[in-house]
Amino acid sequence: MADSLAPDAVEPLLEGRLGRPYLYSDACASTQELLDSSLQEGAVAVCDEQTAGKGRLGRRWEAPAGSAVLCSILLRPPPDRNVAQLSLVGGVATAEAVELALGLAAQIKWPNDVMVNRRKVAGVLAEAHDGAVVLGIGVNVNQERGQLPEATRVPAASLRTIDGRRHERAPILVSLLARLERQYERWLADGIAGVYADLGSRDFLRGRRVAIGGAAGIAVGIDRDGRFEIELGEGKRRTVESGDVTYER
Ligand code: BT5
Repeated sequence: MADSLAPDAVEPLLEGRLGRPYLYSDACASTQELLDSSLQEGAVAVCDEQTAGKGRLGRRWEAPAGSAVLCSILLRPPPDRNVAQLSLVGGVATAEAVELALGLAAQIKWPNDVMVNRRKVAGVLAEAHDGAVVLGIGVNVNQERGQLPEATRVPAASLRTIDGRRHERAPILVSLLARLERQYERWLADGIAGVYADLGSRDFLRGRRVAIGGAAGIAVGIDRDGRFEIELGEGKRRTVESGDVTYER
């Protein structure tokens, strides 16, 4: 199967304003480093292989060459907006694109993981730079089981390990950008409320026993500001803005 993310495979499929310009290279350190804030909103960088792919909090994102969708999108939200919410906006768009490719439901594990069958198939990273936000998204597409990182906090999967099929990456990237554009427009207009119908219904942690930053309890879930709420017991609740949630499987 032809499976390329080069401009000639992707650009003819683009419909909206994300992906213009479309900056592609075979290999790079991280697509997050390819977008400088002089570029226009909607610029997208894609690589087939990253030699220093970034996760959150200094962690690494690993994917063999040619196996994944690895992209970064430059956004310019108004300065007064809470840009941490953009990882949820990116998560909703990614979950929708994964669902379209797989025909299976995808969930969002707050704040930035996209889950199918209780495994992480994609991760989102929002970084603010000089008034712009670079939103990085990695989707595991054609990795085989042995090509996924082991011993991760959240077990990993690819679309291929889930349904046993190879997937062409260009249509996944294109639908991801189209969905991101739509969800981003909703977020610009109405904040998290604008995406909540698609977000709250995909809340992976809701109702699970969880721990974050010294607090443990039952997840109430993602609130209307995109924060994460925990029921600590005895009617007490705590809301957190950021961090890593551990959960009982
Ligand atoms: C994320 O971080 O999930 C954000 C990942 C964002 C990656 C994209 S790829 C395009 C763009 N360019 C970049 O350089 N980055 C973005 P976090 O929640 O911190 O998850 C990282 C952790 O997930 C690692 O410490 C590993 O345990 C695990 N991990 C690494 N690679 C993985 C993979 N391919 N699939 C699932 N888990 C992975």
